[in-house]
Amino acid sequence: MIFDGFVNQLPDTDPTETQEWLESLDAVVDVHGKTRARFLLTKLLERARETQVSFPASVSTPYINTIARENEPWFPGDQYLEQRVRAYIRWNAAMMVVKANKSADGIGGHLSTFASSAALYETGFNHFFRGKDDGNAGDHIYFQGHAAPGIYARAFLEGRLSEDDLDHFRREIGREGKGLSSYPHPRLMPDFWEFPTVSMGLGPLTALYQARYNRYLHNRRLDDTSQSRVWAFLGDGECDEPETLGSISLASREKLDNLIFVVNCNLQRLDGPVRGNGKVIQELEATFRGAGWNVIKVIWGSKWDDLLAKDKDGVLLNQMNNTVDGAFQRYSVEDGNFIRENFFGPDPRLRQIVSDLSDDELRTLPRGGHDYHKLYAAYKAAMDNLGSGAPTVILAKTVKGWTLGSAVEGRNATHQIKKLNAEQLMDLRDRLFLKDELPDSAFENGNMPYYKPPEDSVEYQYMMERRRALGGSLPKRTTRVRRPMTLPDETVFAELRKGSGTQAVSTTMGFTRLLRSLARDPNFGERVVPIIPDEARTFGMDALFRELKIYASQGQMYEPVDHDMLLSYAESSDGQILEEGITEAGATASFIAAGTSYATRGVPMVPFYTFYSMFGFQRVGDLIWQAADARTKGFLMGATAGRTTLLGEGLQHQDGHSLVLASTVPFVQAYDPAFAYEVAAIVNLGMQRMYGPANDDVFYYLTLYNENYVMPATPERDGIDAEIMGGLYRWLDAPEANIKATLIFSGSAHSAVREAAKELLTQYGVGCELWSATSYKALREDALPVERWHRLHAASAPRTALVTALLQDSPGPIIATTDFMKIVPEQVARFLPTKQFVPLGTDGMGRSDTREALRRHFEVDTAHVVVATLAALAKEGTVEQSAVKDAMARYGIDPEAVDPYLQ
Ligand SMILES: Cc1ncc(C[n+]2csc(CCOP(=O)(O)OP(=O)(O)O)c2C)c(N)n1
Ligand SMILES: [Mg+2]
Repeated sequence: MIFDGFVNQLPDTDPTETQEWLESLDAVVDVHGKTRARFLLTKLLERARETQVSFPASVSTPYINTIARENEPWFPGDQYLEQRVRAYIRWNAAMMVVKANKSADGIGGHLSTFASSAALYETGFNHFFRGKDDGNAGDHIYFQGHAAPGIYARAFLEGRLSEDDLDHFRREIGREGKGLSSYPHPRLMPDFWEFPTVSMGLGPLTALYQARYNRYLHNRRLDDTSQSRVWAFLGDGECDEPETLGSISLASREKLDNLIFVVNCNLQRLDGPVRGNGKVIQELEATFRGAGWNVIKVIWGSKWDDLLAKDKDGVLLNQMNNTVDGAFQRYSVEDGNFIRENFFGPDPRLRQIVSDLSDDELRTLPRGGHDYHKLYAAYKAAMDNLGSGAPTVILAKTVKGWTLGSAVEGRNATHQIKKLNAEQLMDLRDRLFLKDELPDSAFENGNMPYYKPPEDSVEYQYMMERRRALGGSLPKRTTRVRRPMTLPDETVFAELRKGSGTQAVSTTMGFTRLLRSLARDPNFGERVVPIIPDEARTFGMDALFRELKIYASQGQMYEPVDHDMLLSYAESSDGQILEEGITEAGATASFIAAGTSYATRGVPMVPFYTFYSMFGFQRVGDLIWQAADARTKGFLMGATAGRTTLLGEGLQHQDGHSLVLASTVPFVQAYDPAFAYEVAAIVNLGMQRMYGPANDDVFYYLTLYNENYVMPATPERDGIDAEIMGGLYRWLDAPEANIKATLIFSGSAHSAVREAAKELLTQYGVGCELWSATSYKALREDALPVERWHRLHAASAPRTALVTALLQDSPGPIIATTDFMKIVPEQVARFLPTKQFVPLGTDGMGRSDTREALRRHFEVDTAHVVVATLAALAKEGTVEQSAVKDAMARYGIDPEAVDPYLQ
């Protein structure tokens, strides 16, 4: 114990008194044993806390409920009616999965997750979850992905879904795509689900940052979020994910007492026990308490209270503490006699406690997570916790597959069971006491009935009244705007459009200036949410600290070390910048919270999340996928982009593939701008597309480079911004020459390409047309539907893809150079069948050196562009092979050099 270490270093002001206390403790251990000693020590600690002797909290407590029976509040509901409604929901949830698999073998679905968590949800629906029908934003509820059938089943009872809808669980093709999605997916059911959760760990992480974002909005006086709680339901197995637990200390640091995690501790995950040899509830308690959370354990149902009351010797408590989860799981599948012999068996005092219980009563002693009195008490305590500053986690012990019968309940395979045979279904019906509602005749001819109570039944009335009182049905996604946003004035973009004159600047610097101008816009500025992990100085964005201030819920309680500098580190409780520290996952979660604010809060906000481009799609790709599912809007800014532009940082930093990864995510608009005015055009038109009348649920990814060069002004022609958005535009016409070629650049590759064009003209008489490809992804996504059109409408009038229209008549071969992998420009090669298309890119792992050396190494420098162009022209017969040889000699290119991809 660490105590030993430090206590000997503290001053002992009265050694005699100390000795007396120690001897008393020794005596207790000798005479009454360790259990008694532990009890006394705990009592002392309790007294110490009462008398405000501040003492570090211990991280774990005995394996019993946190809330004692005598401290439970009055349960205000009608337990009989709630139980009936819950039985209906349980039935329909199971039926929809079984039916789905009957009609389409292997379609999947989960019976046992919701079966274990029905009471966790229903306690919330009947008493706590706030809806939005009153015009407010209500609570934000993150449902455990695999519990989706139960949530659909309730929506069915409430009349929000029909039998036909339930019959289309996991059948989303047909019926105009109006099936029920397997899991919570706003992209697929935009009026229903709000938060995607099924990728384990991302639900709790994004919920935590949503709670933090609510505080941010509130502190910035953009929205009153004080009435909204964030509830996140998660599995105990899900807690293995680093994303689940990795940010929990932020919640207590930020005093997020608006956040409630409910962990469904059924002790099982997919393959078997979560902690067979240990106790997951105890482990999680220690982790969360250590991180400063309010932990409420709901382990035992009410019937256990009587047993604990009889436990004068502490033997039951001892047995509870010493039984591992693997054994508890076994008890959940065995009969009463086995439990009597094994759990209560070894100690006669223990056996005596349950002597008046039958085997059947022993078998059905419920766990706390199935006991709505206990759950109500826990949820109420979590609600009352508001003001304490601590987030709450409720650890509810349940049985996986509860009520589904002995073949399913608690079995290791339970997670994967999707079918129940006729006998098991009848068994379930009887166990749920649904014989009157579902008589045998309802099952005739293989019929598989759902059950919906009539609208004049007391059950229906009760259920609906509860939801009415709490603000209406949930989940419900709305995009009702509660606080409209005005887009920025066009003048904001003027600075970038006019170029940098003679000054050499980077696109990153250009963007930082734009961000500042956007934030200064008197009408729009407050809607900007700049997000950065611990990298602002790398991007030169520290200049914004002083002006926009870093959001810090407690303000700034110290004078910063650089207080006397113009650009000091400035924190404020109404700061605008989310400086997230070193967590790309957390920063992306903030991006999602701010970028879905238009829906979750009805307050559109525009996040600009700027990060090391290498640590974006590659590091948190699944979160970005989730952002697309959640219909996030906003801008991801991949700074320090390019495999050769970020010099010196080497293999783990130099990004040449984020644009490849971006191309895999639908709805991401990926751009690789070369010049500041391109950045301005993309941000301007991007905002109009997302937040203007089109209201498109997309988000943007822009690369930003840190290479300084003179930024040209926007070409003066109508519609240039739209051309930039289209993904490709002619940047410079070819000079007069007999031989011509087409050179395309993107991003920082422009300098080598422009230089090469000059060399080609002066040394070899080749005139080059220059194009800027701002988005190969956009070009490909424009061309694919055209290709599809032709496939499906062979006889109809032909259509032409934008990239084909733009380039098919351009002169000579096309050489497309990028600081990313060759596969990026290759995205369009197929749509230029009449052209010779040569991509030059940076395939291979990065390494540290100067830009010049790296560009030579990856064969994307001026020399290689020249040689590639001449080689392509030679292939077409317009120049001699000797010109290629000449160029290689002129620029010192070794044709036998090792391919950089292989090094
Ligand atoms: C990131 C990720 N990895 C794996 C899975 C597959 N998976 C789905 S459910 C599950 C087990 C869940 O166990 P638990 O969290 O305890 O939930 P329970 O169903 O027991 O409530 C796994 C591994 C997933 N959905 N997401
Ligand atoms: Mg589990």
